[in-house]
Parts: sequence; structure tokens; C-alpha cells
Amino acid sequence: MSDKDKKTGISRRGLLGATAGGAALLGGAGGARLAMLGGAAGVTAAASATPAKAAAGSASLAPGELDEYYGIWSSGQCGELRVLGVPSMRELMRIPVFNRCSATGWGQTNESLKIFEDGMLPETKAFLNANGKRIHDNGDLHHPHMSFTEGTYDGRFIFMNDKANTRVARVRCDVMKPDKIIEIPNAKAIHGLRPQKWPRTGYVFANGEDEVPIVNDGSILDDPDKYVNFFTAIDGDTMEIAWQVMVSGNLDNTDCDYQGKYAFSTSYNSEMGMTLAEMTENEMDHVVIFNLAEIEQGIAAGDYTEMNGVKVIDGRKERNKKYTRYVPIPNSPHGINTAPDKIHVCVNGKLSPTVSVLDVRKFDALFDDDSSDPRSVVVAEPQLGLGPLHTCFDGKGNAFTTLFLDSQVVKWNVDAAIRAHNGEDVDPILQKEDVHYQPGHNSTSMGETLEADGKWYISMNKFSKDRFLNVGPLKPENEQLFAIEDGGMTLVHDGPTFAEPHDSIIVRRDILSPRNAWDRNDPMWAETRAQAEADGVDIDDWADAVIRDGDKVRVYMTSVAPTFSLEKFEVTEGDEVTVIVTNLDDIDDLTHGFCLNNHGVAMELAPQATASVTFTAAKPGVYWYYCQWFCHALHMEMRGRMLVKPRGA
Ligand code: K7E
Ligand code: CUA
Repeated sequence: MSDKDKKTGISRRGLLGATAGGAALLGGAGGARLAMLGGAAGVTAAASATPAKAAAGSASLAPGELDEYYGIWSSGQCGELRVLGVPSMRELMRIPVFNRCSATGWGQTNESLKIFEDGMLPETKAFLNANGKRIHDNGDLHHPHMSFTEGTYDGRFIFMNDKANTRVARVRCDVMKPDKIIEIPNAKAIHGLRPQKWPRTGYVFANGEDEVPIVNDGSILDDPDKYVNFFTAIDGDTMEIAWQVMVSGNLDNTDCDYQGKYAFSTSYNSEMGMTLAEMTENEMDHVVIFNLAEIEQGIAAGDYTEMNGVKVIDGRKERNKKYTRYVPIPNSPHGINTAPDKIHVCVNGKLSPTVSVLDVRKFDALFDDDSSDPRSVVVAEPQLGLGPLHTCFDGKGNAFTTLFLDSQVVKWNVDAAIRAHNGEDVDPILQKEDVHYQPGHNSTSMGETLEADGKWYISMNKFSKDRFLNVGPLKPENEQLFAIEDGGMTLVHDGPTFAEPHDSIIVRRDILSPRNAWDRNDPMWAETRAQAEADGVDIDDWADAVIRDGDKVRVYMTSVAPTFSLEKFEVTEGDEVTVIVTNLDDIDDLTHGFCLNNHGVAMELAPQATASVTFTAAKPGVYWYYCQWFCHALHMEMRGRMLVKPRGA
């Protein structure tokens, strides 16, 4: 029984459920909306062949009805993580990760700054200080993936990359907040990211996309021989770097097997070129296969170079075929996706109209014999259409591949593709559907796990163009949800999203059960708690205190709707003030906030949370602070005053 149930015996959910009888209402509205979209689609592109059939109703939920799946969404250059309900596609939450958030204080509270700073490399700290900043508060979050145990999601963590500032973050699924943000040494621009699926996570694999000179000290620019890329294995439990492998070519996306033996990354720019012309010269680029056991043995045997505190194995092309093998793939391959059949890996050709299918059972033989042909692991290479970027699966032997240039999704059968490759006269392509427009990633419900259930398919489209009301030169992206359970593809949702939902996973709802209130002993504010104890303040009880410590002042208060325990406090001009607030309310959804007028200070205080913020009181006068999350009928009255006395007065 959750906290709220213990208190009241009834939750807000229960109340909503009791009034949610009028389900038919929404089904009708949803149908009308979809009919309109079907019409609009004809303007510049062929309308989807199957707009909103009867199955459309299955994506519409009655008010108060809960979704079957959590959709975990990236946000690209917004730097945050988003949570949607699937199939309703209602946005449920935004979780700030690499970005600064006004509503929650993420990137400003001491607790969040500590997470940023703990994972930061020393040279970045120095760079930021030189620029008058404490953290990078932007990110480019492409790939969110949940931790696995034995091939399926285990509800512990969500891992994600930041291409902009070469970081990897972890979000705790119990409170849906990040607890680790680490900067990856040596590599530049972390792009592809996947957690190990078997036996568990385990490693989190992260690709460095941009090559850099091995010694990147400003003395080398145009000397391609000196440039390398890095593949990184992070320990998902400790979020420490386990090892890196130096490779040739820009690493793009990555995935791993269901056997716990191999990871593999697509790589474009095998030329190691610096300009567009140089980068696209070769017809064939490659997939790098990483032999995990051999790499671990190599590390244990001391066959590594230490670079910036990380053990780095040399896995460059033709250096040592023990650790890596390079499989030639046409042409600038992009997405790489392991099928839930545990055997096949789909490599999406991007500039080639093909998807190359690798058979992981052939990888052992490849590594056993140095002279073996790396192409021997390719068991099919169907031509699917123009611009294949990413593939996902229905768990029934079928694959769905996005075709960026064709603005389509192609549904095809993996087994048929293999038979065609072996000379049989069979067409693996089952269906093509127009999407609007230019899809990048796609995902199916539970599709990257052994529990792929083939119910829902999401197309994350890069362009919306004319599909919605014009909002100026910057347009939203567009996402489309298809029901695929009956074997066909039925469009059931078509809706704009802000920049840029890049990738997603769709997780069965029973896998996640976040808390309704924080644990008062949460590690998030352990340091704050230790300081309070040192100051003799019990932050678990209705308390207030103003502790002066030289020019530092710590102001403790607690909140119970609709009051703060401190209605006013005094500091002196020039003091470094830390305000520490604990929300003692433990009722479901009773979040307070602390916002200090004209100081750029604001933070969220969810039930039972402690948070703190530090600033310099530089402006004498009276300043109101107030609760910035609506909490009570007297929410407006939940406020107090800070007096800053002139120094020397
Ligand atoms: Cu295809 Cu960053 Cu996943 Cu873009 S990557 S689409
Ligand atoms: Cu407390 Cu609003």
C-alpha cells in the first residue's frame, strides 16, 4: 500500500475512476480528429493508406483511464527526457537531465549541481569557470534505454546520451530523476548508447561519434592518421568507466546481443575524412563488432594504454583482430537493432537502400579465424527503399524500417529476406505506409526486448510541414502511432511534438512503479542532511533555523500546505545564502515550490523532498519568496520575506 493510501484510504486515482464513466465521449472526439487529419494529409503527400479505421478507438482512453505502456522519449536538443502514455500519446512528464529547468530548479539546486559536478572532468570544470559558469546546461539527448535483466526491462534505470557535451546520464525509475551524469573522457560526442541485455546491465555501451587526435592538445588539425574514435563501456551500477576501445571510423549507433558476448556499432566515415566529400568517398563503411570477453581478458592481461585514467584497448582496423572485427556494410550505415529472435541484427544502410542482416551465431567463427571473411556474418541484405535509418520488431519475425528519403515505413519479414538472399524467389517486403514526414527513429511496444509484443508502432518524424497550424518558421516535429496487432498498420494518432523527440522505448506499465513520495533518507540530499545535522536542525520535523557561519548563512525551513515554517528571515548584503526547504506533506501530488523574487531562484519540492539553493544576497531590500507550485486554496498566501540589510548599517 502506498503512502497516500495509508493516510486516506483513497487516492486521487480512485476518485477519478469513480467519475470516469463517460468513456464513449472521447472515442467520438478522437474519431473526428483523425478523420480531419486524413483529409489534410492529401494536400502535399499521399494520405496513409489506412487512416483511422475502427481500431482508432483503441488509442483513445476515457478521462482518467490509464495507458497500457509508458513511452520513454528523448527530446534531442532540449536535453530532457519525456514520459508519455501509450497509446493515448498524452505527455505525462518532462524529466530535466542535461538541461536547466525553471519549474523544478534542475541545474540550480545544490542537489542537482552536485550530480552535474561529480561526473565532470577537471578540464571542463576549468573551462566552465573561465566562462563564469558551473555546468553545461544544454544537452542533445538522443537515445534513452532502460536497464535489462535477462533480456527484458527491469525497471531500475534509464540510461541516455548527450551528444552535445559528451555525457551519459542515468535516471532512477523509482523517483524519475537523474542520479548520475558523467562526462566521458577521451571520446567526443557520445551518440549511440545501449545497455547490455544479458545477463543484465551490466555494461552501458556508448559510442564516440567525432574523431579526435590521440593527443588533443591543439597541435594537430589536418593529420587524419592521428585521429581516432572511442567506444566506451560504462559500469551501469557504479556509472564508472570500465574500459574503452580505440577504433577507426566515426561510431554512429550501437546495440548488443542477447548472449552477453558481443556489442556492435555502425560506423560511417571509414575514410576518416574531415570534409563531407572525404567522408562519403567509400561505397562501403562498416560495423565494428566488439568481443567483450577478449577485451576483458586484454584489460586483465595489461594489454592497454592508460589515457586520462581510462584503460584503452587498441581495436583499430587491422591492428588486433582479437578485440574487434570490421564488417564492410554499404553505405554510411546508421541504426543497428538486434531482433528479439536473439539471432539477427539489422544494420540500416542510410545512403544505401539496403538493410544488412547479421547472424550473431556466426560471430564466434569470425573471431576464431583471423583470415575469415568478415562479410560471412551477413545473411541477408534486402533492398527496402531510400534512406533506411532504424528498424524495430514485432516479436513475430517481422521488422519495421524507417525510410527517411521515401517518407515511409516498410514492414518486412526477416526470414523471407534470408531466403531471398539464398536465391529463393520471395519478396520480404510485406507493406509500405506513408508517414508525415521523413522518419528517423521508430519503436514498437517492448520491441527491443525478448518480450516484444507487436501491438504498437511509433514513427518519429523529423518534419511536420503543413500538417498543423502554422506557428512560424520553426515547425514542430510529428509523431504517428500505428496499431499493428492485427498484422496490418492502422494510423491511430498523429500529433506534433516540440524539438526533438529523437528516439523512444515503449515499456509495459507493470515494469515501472514510481513512488508517490520521496523517502526522507534519499541519497539525493544526503550531503544537505549531513549539514543540517551538523547545524543541529532536524529537517524531518516542523523546523526553522537561520545559521550564520562567517559570511555564509544557512536558512532552514519546512513546508506544510499552505505555509512555510519561516515567514521572514534576515541576512546581510554580501552574504552567501543557502535556503534549505523540506516539504513535510506526504499527500499524493502535494508539491510545493520555493521561488525568490528577482533572484532567479526557484525549485520544486515534491512530497517529502528536501532541496536547497545557494545565492549571494547582493541587493539590500525586502524580497518576497513564494510557493511556485499550486498546492492549496491558500497557495497564493504561501509566502514570506527575506530582508537583506545593507552591509555596515
Ligand atoms: Cu538516428 Cu542520433 Cu538515433 Cu538521429 S540517430 S535519427
Ligand atoms: Cu505550497 Cu503552493
